[in-house]
Amino acid sequence: MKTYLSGIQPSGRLHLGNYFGAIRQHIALSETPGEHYYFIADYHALTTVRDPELLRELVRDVAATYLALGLDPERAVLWRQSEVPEVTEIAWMLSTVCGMGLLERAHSYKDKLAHGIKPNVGLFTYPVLMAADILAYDATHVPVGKDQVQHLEMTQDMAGYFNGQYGEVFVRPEAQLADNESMAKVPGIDGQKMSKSYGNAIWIFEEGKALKKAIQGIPTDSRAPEEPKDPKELLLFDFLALFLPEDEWNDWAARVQAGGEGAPGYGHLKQRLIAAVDETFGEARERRRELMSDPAELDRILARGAEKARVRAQATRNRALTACGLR
Ligand code: AQP
Repeated sequence: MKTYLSGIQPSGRLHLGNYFGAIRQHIALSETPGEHYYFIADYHALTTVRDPELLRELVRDVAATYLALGLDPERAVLWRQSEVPEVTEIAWMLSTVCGMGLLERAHSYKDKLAHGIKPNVGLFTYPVLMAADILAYDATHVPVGKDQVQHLEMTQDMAGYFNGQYGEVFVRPEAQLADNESMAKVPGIDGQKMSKSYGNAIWIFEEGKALKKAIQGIPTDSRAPEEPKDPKELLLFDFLALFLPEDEWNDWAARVQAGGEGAPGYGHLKQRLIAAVDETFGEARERRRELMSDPAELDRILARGAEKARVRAQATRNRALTACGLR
């Protein structure tokens, strides 16, 4: 049987990249046969979020986001990472077989440094904790965006080193990418990877004036609508590809490419994008508001999930302790 597992950090409000690259796929998969585990990576978020009240709020916000978008907590286990502390024990055991070079090669760490984010040891060792998160639950399939593939390969390496040394303790997982290339790495409004920490993200539940402002922020140029343009070079078309049916996207693209009188201006295309975002998330916005108004219920859902997840993680932790001689 397949065991799907993935996590998402409560390091800020979840954005379109998180939705199209991960959450949407998580929810769709949770309706297929197999076991489904989704956790809110609050230990990871601690590397960047320093305000305790904000962190509590963001954890509930991630839970409400998943539930509002359609995750059924009876079909998928949804929990707070830190309610299963065994993963930190597993992370320690993995860190003892993980070479420094492996972590030094991590693209995401290098990207964060390049964006001027001051690193701490937790940020550097993030792939080790991520490996423990995955291996603790014997996950076979890990649905992630393209940006996480290298971390998943590191998980495979760490499982391999540990098993090579101590015998078959950990199950080797596979990455499962979004089937559509444009969803696997959603750009931000600056054209780089959309990210909570890069200031280039559009929140999933943005609406009204704030949504309009965010979409106005997608850069365009001063060329007139009549001038033929290559839609593939326009960031706006990457955003439209996320929301529009293929036929409609092709139609707009052909008109922009042809130029002339029938070609839409950027303002027109942005209006269409706003309408498409409203159509996609309108109902979920309401559900999220309701869920956020009952934090105790959100906490109860997460605690029930943690209880189930912990049984699995304790078994793996015990296997690992025995294998390496700590029991
Ligand atoms: N731009 C993206 N395109 C496609 N998928 C993405 N994901 C994130 N950004 C994009 C996917 O979302 C899942 C959860 O990510 P995360 O929040 O745990 O960490 P992240 O990948 O580091 O996301 P951010 O927004 O970039 O967060 P910060 O800035 O806090 O590090 C993952 O499956 C990821 O692939």
